[in-house]
Amino acid sequence: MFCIQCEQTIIKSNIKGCSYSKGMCGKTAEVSDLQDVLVASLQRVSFWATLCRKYGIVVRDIDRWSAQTFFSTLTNVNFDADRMLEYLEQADKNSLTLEKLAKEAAHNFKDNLPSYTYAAQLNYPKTKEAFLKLSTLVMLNREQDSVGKDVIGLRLLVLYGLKGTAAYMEHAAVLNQFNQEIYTEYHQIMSILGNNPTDIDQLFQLSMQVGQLNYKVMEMLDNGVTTSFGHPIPTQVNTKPIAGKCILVSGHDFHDLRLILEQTQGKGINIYTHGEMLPAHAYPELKKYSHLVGNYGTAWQNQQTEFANFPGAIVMTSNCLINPFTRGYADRIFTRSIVGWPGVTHIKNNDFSQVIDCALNQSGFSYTELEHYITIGFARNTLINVAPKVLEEIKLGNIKHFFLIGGCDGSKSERHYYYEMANNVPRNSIILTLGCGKFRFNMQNFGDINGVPRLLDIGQCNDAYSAIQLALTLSQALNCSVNELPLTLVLSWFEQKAIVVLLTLLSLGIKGIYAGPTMPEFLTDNLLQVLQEKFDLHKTTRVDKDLNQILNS
Ligand code: FS2
Ligand code: SF4
Repeated sequence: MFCIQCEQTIIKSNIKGCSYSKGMCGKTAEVSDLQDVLVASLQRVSFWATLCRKYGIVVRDIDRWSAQTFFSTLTNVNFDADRMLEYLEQADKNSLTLEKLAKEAAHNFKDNLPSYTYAAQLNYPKTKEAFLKLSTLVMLNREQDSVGKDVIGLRLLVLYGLKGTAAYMEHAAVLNQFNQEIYTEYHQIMSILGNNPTDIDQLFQLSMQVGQLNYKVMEMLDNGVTTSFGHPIPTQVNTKPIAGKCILVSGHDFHDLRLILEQTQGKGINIYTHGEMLPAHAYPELKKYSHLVGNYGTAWQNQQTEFANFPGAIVMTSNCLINPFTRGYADRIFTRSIVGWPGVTHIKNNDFSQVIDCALNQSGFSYTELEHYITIGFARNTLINVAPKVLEEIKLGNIKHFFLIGGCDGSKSERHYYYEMANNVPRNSIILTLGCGKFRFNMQNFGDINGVPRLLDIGQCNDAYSAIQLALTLSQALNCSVNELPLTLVLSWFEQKAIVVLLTLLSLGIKGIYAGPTMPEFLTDNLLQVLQEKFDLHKTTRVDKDLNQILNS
């Protein structure tokens, strides 16, 4: 086993990365090794998908399946070896389908086939034991001694970034958003990765390409979400329980939330959001359901306590899932889509009756707590509408600086930094936030600047797209570049969606970002130095020190 894709990866003396029998997240060596083979299998699929495209052949189902399946290998998504074996079987079938189509087309055009990539040449077996044996040939750090740590680090930057993109592509696909160009580029990059690239410049360019691709994907996702659910509007959300039966919905998938809201209508069950589902309350097509009563809990790393205390059914629609068996709620949590944990009921079709029955059989909340409201819903449209007022306050000198403090949350104590940062920025600054990192400070009241709230919750991690739109609007209005705006991004990373959001920002030329609480372990000192020199990327240090540098540079 070798996995180094998230912030909580195990670092022990000379060993970097989770490499024993289990990762810090609970992923077993068996699942990790099967996922390595699955990634190579997906690179094989992409090799054939890329060749098919040369002849105008596009198999949309396989395109969708590819990104969706890649999503299952992200941190805290799928821990189920049997599901990995199913995906491996499908990969073989899909690869053979595309291979046949590509070979027929090449034959018709009297073309020679290109050389197979490493991933396309491998002999893929059928049994679990044989897949595990094959994993030594596809382990991500296997060539470290020959190609060097910088090459491995850059390959991982591209691969992990592309995983984040694939996750957003699947979130968009759920909302019927497809763009052939995006899938074409995805397959091209996957296929290149499947040939073990060693050229540092090419790999660096690829990382920027992944960032730019992700910008288009976030735009497509934004379109899917706003077309399906309307534009978010500022909304007050109660964060305290109400007496009654209940279902808690976590993860990022609003489509699942809508299905649950539709199917629970009139059943006397209150629906709560958790973690990254909080922004749902601001969307007109979701907030119209009166039994969507509030948000319960905070970010993913607190779920074992929060889910154990929640007296109803729980649905995990996407990342981040952690072991549901240790605190006794495994029989009332359900997984969806690419999420999985062995022994946990998986809802395969769109019928949530098992979840509803489970909720009705639980006690529900016996009490109603005193309400506590937070305001959310400052995504693209609202931000752009509020921009003239913001500009006026900037011109009057009442707003001096913007801080985007957002990204992932996690369990490390160093993450207190983000709470401290939000609480120490000057009173004349606005805090924009997104992702699950906001739960460090979003229950507080930060007041306003002449009617402009000082804390603007933009939404989920992918709503970085909205933040970029606001920055572009302000820079146009102030006739300056985004880098000249009084705006500082203070980001927290944990998993691969955050990696790709960072790549997107860098590929757009945004400089001076502060990232933490640690830097990804797969980035070597050399690579970090390049990122620092090229993009003025800073690692977070101490709040007072960083603030001093931000405000006085
Ligand atoms: Fe938080 Fe986890 Fe959003 Fe990340 S719920 S760290 O996957 O995607 O942000
Ligand atoms: Fe380790 Fe993170 Fe990989 Fe889990 S996802 S095995 S914690 S690096």
